[in-house]
Amino acid sequence: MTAATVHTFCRYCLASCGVEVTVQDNRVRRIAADKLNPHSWHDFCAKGRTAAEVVEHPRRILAPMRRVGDGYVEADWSEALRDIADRMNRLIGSDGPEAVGAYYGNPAGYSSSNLIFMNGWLDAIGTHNRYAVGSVDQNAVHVVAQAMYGSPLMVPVSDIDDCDFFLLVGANPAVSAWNWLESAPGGWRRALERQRGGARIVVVDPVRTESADKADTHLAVRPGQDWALLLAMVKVILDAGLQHRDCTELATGSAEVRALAAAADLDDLAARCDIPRDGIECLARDFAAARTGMVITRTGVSLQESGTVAEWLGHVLNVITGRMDRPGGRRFEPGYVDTLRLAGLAQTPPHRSRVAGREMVAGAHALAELPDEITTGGPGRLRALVINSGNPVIAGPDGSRLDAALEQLDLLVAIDFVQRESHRHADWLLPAVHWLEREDLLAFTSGMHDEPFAQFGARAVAPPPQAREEWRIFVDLALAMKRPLFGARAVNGFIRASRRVAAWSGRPGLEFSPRWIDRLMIATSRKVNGRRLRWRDLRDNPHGLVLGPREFGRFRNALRTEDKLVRLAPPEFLARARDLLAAPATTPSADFPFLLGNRRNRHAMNSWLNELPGLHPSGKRNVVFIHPEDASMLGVEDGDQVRVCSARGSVQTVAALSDRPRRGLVIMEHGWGSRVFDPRGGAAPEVYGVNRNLLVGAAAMDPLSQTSALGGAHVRIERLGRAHVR
Ligand SMILES: Nc1nc2c(c(=O)[nH]1)N[C@H]1C(S)=C(S)[C@@H](COP(=O)(O)OP(=O)(O)OC[C@H]3O[C@@H](n4cnc5c(=O)[nH]c(N)nc54)[C@H](O)[C@@H]3O)O[C@H]1N2
Ligand SMILES: Nc1nc2c(c(=O)[nH]1)N[C@H]1C(S)=C(S)[C@@H](COP(=O)(O)OP(=O)(O)OC[C@H]3O[C@@H](n4cnc5c(=O)[nH]c(N)nc54)[C@H](O)[C@@H]3O)O[C@H]1N2
Ligand code: SF4
Ligand SMILES: [Mo]
Repeated sequence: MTAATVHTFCRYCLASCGVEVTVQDNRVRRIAADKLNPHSWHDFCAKGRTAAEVVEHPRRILAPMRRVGDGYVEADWSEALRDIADRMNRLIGSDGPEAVGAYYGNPAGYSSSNLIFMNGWLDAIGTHNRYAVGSVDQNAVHVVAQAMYGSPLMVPVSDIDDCDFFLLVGANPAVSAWNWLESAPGGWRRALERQRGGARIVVVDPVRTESADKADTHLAVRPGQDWALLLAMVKVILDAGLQHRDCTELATGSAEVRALAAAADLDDLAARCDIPRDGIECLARDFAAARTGMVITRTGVSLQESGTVAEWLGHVLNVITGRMDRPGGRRFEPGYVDTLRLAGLAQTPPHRSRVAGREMVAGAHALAELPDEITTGGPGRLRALVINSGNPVIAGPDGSRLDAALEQLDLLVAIDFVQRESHRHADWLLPAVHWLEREDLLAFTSGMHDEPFAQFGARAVAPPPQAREEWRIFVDLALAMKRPLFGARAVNGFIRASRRVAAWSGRPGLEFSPRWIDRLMIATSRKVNGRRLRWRDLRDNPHGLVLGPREFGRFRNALRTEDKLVRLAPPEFLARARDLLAAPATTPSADFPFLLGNRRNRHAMNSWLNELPGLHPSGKRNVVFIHPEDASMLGVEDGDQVRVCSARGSVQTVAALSDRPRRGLVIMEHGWGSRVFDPRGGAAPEVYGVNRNLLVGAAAMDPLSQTSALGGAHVRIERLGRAHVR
């Protein structure tokens, strides 16, 4: 057959790069950047280029697989659904709805239908046992957005192309792309373009990263102490009377922020973050004086115990210097679908976790709580779990405890392409559909693009016959369990009827699918730049279409606070900031004198893709980077075998000397050490590198967002052996 070309976009990360896929005989021959995509292709990277290696993964799960003894056998879907439904119903019958739950990981968010139907299924059961990747990622943003703007999803986007002063805190966009609950494709390249035109880039990072290399100023902050730096900047600006009128016109609470700043001492704050006081003063004045500017805070900030306070103070800085809803600052992009309203309608009722007694954040409990909820007896105990697009044993804290807990479940179901570490004890492995094999309209995240944009994610190839999209698995499970999707009786009947009509008429298009929701979303979409998007527009523009210029002046009205004002000083943030101020500055312990930082691999997505030959041709492993002066103190040389130990555990790896981390900080890439099993072929598992998150305990978390402090473990380094002579 002749080759066909499909234009779609990569759904590995929010950069959503436009791609051109050459297809022949239902096989991907080539993936290139779609240079006709008007918005998004510029970040195109090797992960997108090699996406077909996941589709054709030699260990891909191709049919439902049932555990039999130590191995797996392929089964058909009716058997899988019947068995899972029966076992879950029995557990619910004896223990109640909380016996069943789910964890969902990061890729679930890049499907337009996955989470809607997963939540519909969880609502059908009526369980609160819901755990999400946000608790090892972006929960701080949700908590701050809720408290300051009235909706956990009201996340401002960056107006890069008009920005004169970028203050990037805990972000490494040169490696990770400019995305974290926002999609600014090519964001780093665009920031560097601004820099060439005179803009200033300041990178705050304890590591001299690839981004720091390019910055005008790199501030090697003490890890976990960004809150002190940002509070000091707020103090300098307020004390000097440099605040913008937005401080009072757009927001309430400036008096409380002023009182907090007044109670803090600049020298103390400078000592905490280890950045000289005069440097902070200059930085604060320059930032306030810049024509346009923005602070962005990312995972380097959120994965710390002080994450929410630092995230909050970043937003405070933006508000008090007039950066919200102004060119070159942080803008509100309403998107073509009013997600804030829809999210308000679909709110999960408040719930406290059984064991730790904590509230949900953005509709889910913290991953750190999962082991206890499985192992602690009593009513409400979790006994059956679905892992949907996630690898929490590697991605989250204290994986060994979670692994042991997962083994105790009565039923573990994993939906994925391959069987990874977290799926080790799975009773069922269910085959998922890759984005190259799937259609998506990411309407609900349209407000995360940094310019008004829409693209229908076409599918390039047909999935393996037995692979199923998650929405379908959850619908089928609800039907098999005879429980009403979304908790609304009519839905199951409606879906069943549509299936009957489709079968009877021989027209599969009449069967319910998420495309119906897409069409509804477009039909009821809000006007962007005065024009309503039509389905035809999406169809006629396979490269995507920019829906006019960026709109300003929509932020205030979109606020979901009652008085349409920003809450500058939520009381719980103030209280936590006061606690941080009152606590003594941390000093390294004698047993564990180093802090363990981490970095991302350009060619991996958290715990996956690092097994692909096209991305990692050789030397697949992670090492521990140690500052040469620390290494010489330890007697460690480049290439030595070392053990990295914390109070929680230890891992063995190779030392690499590097002057990139600040002294006292050692760095390991996260996401390694996940086994890739071979449930079909029965070959030995593949494993590369070690999981540095085994060194992090579950107790260490930011109390406000319940995000695990994956960036804050205390460790020591033990030398095991000399490097081999090379
Ligand atoms: N120390 C440390 N730890 C971290 C971080 C850090 O910076 N430092 N980062 C954190 C962050 S930001 C994140 S987002 C988390 C990630 O945490 P998780 O999302 O739990 O883990 P991932 O490694 O992304 O694993 C995703 C899994 O989904 C599968 N998958 C991919 N696409 C699909 C799909 O379409 N359908 C299905 N069913 N499965 C799919 C993959 O094969 C893989 O097994 O890790 C966190 N952990
Ligand atoms: N190649 C690649 N790209 C990715 C991903 C990937 O795994 N690989 N993951 C995607 C995902 S899921 C996400 S959420 C985004 C995340 O995007 P980013 O948040 O930009 O992620 P990182 O590259 O980990 O950058 C975090 C930086 O924070 C620094 N840091 C650590 N502790 C501190 C601290 O206490 N203070 C400060 N100021 N800095 C600190 C680290 O040294 C690191 O350089 O990236 C996405 N892009
Ligand atoms: S993984 Fe690479 S190609 Fe895919 S969206 Fe992210 S930056 Fe773009
Ligand atoms: Mo993430």
